[in-house]
Amino acid sequence: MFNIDKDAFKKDYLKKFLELHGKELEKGTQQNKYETLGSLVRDYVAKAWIDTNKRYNQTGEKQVYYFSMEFLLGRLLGDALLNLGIRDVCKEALDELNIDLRELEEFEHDQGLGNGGLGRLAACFLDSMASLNIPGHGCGIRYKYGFFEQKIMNGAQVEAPDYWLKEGNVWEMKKPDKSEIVKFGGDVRVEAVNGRLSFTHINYEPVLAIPYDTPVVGYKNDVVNTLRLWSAEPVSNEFDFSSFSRGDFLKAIEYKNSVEAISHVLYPDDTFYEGKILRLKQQYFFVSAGIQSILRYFKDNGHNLMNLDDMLAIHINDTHPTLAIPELMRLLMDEEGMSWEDAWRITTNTVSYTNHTILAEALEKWPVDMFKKLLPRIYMIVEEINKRFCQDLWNKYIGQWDKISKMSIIGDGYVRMANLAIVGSHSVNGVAKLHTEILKKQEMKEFYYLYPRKFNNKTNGITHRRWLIKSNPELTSLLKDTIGEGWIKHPTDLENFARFSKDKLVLGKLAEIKNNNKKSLAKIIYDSNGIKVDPNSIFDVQVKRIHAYKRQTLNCLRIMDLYNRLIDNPDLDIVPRTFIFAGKAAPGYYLAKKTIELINAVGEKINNDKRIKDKIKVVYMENYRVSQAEDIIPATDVSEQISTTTKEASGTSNMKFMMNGAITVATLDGANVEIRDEVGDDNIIIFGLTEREVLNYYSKGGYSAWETCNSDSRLRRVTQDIINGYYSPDKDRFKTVFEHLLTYNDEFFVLKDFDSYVRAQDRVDNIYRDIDKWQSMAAINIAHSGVFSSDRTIQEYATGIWGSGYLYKNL
Ligand code: 26Q
Repeated sequence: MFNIDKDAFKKDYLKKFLELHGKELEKGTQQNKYETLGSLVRDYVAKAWIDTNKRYNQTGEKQVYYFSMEFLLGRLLGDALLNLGIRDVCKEALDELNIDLRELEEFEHDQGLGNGGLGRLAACFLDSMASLNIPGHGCGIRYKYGFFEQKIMNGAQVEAPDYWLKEGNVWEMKKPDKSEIVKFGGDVRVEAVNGRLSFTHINYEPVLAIPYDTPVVGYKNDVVNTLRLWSAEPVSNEFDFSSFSRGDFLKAIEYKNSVEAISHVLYPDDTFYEGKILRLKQQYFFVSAGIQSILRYFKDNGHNLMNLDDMLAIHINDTHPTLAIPELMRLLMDEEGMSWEDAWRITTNTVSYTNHTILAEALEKWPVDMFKKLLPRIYMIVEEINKRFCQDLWNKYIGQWDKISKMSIIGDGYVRMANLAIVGSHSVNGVAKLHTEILKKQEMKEFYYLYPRKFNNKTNGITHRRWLIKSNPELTSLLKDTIGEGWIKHPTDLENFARFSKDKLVLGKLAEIKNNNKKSLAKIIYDSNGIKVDPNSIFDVQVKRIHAYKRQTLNCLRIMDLYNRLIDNPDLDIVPRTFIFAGKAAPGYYLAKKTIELINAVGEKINNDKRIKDKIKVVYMENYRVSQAEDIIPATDVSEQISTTTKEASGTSNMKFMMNGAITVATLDGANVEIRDEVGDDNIIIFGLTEREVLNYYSKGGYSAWETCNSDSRLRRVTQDIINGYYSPDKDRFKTVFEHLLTYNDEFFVLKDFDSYVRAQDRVDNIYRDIDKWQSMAAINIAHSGVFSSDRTIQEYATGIWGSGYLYKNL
């Protein structure tokens, strides 16, 4: 394992500083000091990185490639230090140089190349693969601009570009010698050569794909895997301005711009799927570059392509990288001369697919015309896959045309990516038990009947290294003091902490730690929002993307109702609460943006109303991101997981919160169901419609939002307050929110679940009064959070899907 002592570290640091900046340390800026530390750590990592790759070459271990449009890594410095096992040494050494390690860590700009859950999951998986000694690498896009930065101005979201590379990125290594060419557009020339059809792509537009590699450091095990992100650049000789006539010059600029656009910016997810050609280009760009480079490396090492499926696995994170399937087919057939049958067997054995959503409106589909024009050869292959697939269906389901046309990969003028992903892979998994059941019983039932063995569940997880050890050092110390350190390698050992759930001393410590974390967060809130919040109040938190189905509106309505109760009775006996929100809305998602405005308007009024004597406060923290989540989650008492049952595939913040001792208020949706199963009904607060009730309403109707509203005076009042000027002089400002609830019959049952939610919150108030009881629940939650480590999830992927890794070999 990597090792260094304090003095050697100090020496290395000073040497590096001089080398990079050529001045005295005292004259260095924070940027200089951060950069020095980053480069030094990268040097330390380099040797293990090389050794890991060498070892993979020699052993021929099965390599996993995790393809994802998003990797939401956040900051890397603290994680790298922790996993190298030198964080303490580094801190001591820097202390002696009068440098505050925390400040340097906080100086780092988040690497925010993801929207939310799906991108963060990919990042947690990388960390777990490296830490479990599984040869697993990420493949994605090096967006020049990450997910936009959010500012809250006059209570509304304003977007600014996230130019995360502005100050450089110490973690990446540009590898121009490992570039690939990706071809777009053009035509396909088909000829018969030696009795076999040959396909030549002509008149295409070439794009140079340049990889940037980032090391992924395993936890104290000398393993360093690779995250490879591709950047699009013009092919150099196409871009020789000086030799071009004026007409060609403009063309050359057009070409340059259109190429660079590919890796320019990450698309925000707004659940309403829209087929943008640039997005399709992005998908093919990184998939093609990634697979070409994998095959090149594979062949360079002298392996036989007929053994490809034994030696590597390709995983696709949602349908976004589904083109991996036809692209692998293309390379195996057109470039390597394999037969369709062999290529198909190898491709399907190699590729596996995770589904992350059941929202039908979010399913990816591409207009055939657009697809064909941009990717002519790939389209031919997809057509052939579909032809053969439909042939099978005709033989199996004689005369059942409706079923066949529903399952077809191409239909209604679109290429349906989920269908392609299911047909072209050997494994389809959902991300929580309930979600997988819904896929099997409803959304994908035809496919499930056809391929029952392909479908499986892999409940999501989170890396406890970042989300507990790094973000909550005090809780980590308490755990070490009480149950030792075994849980760090074996997170389910956290169960031993349950023994302390009645130990007053330990519960007191838990309360104290929570309080300290709340004080830190209170300071952050004061610095950013200018709002004074009381660390002794309940910190009640909902942080996640803003979506109608996640129901921030439900949370907001009950705050409005509580406010009304306080106005009507200023002596109302409640435990003071601070409601904390954070999250971004997709720029084109009007309702979500209006929801943010409503929350801010409600906050503005409540926070300035002297009558309620500071009993409640509402805070909207701007620009939610990984590093901010690391500040908020350890300071949370109540975790709001209140999506409409059946709609949230899994959720992962729910796991982060419980691991940090928050109590969950939840619907039985996504992984909340499994959290409930782990901690028991007494240690979680469940409310709302059941799965069956929701599915019934959706299939049979019978829900009237108006009736629900009219029969409840609290609801009548709060919904009216949305549009009567109570929260804004502009009565129309939140009309959309009102209409979604009442005019359009409340698609997500906000009003229906209101009463049950309010009662759940009253229980919270009651339980919190007995702080030992509360902390005892917190202890049980922490103790049972171990199964939600992504280490468990990754072990399941490795043994159940990829057939890879140490554990697999020793089965
Ligand atoms: C698609 C087309 C065009 C533009 C954007 C997109 C797009 C981008 C991102 C569609 C979806 C996403 C992200 C989805 C996502 O984060 N889903 C979440 O995945 C988590 C990890 O499995 C789950 O825990 C959440 O329940 C699920 O909502």
